[in-house]
Amino acid sequence: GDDGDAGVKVETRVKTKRPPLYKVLILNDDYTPMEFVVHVLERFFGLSHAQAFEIMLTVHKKGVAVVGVFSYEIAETKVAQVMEFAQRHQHPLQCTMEKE
Ligand code: NFA
Repeated sequence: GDDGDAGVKVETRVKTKRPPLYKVLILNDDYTPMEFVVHVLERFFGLSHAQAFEIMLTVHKKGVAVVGVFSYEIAETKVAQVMEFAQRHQHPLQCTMEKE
């Protein structure tokens, strides 16, 4: 165009694309004991007892809460760990992930 560059490419924007992040969610159910959920949040998400209790109550009251945001691989690992631990203790607790 008539911009004095004589057709030479002046700028090349090199995009640094950050990897997508994934929210890990815990879902409410009627059977998993509250203390078990608190334990899971402490054990697998490094939350303090107070933080874990607060998030557990949010899930209990609202049906779902985000417990952390991670790279795909870390999120996937957290979900697998929680699901296996819940199954092993015969609780129906559900943990899932979704792209932020
Ligand atoms: N709703 C469960 C109960 O009343 C507790 C719970 C909280 C389960 C958060 C799953 C997630 N025992």
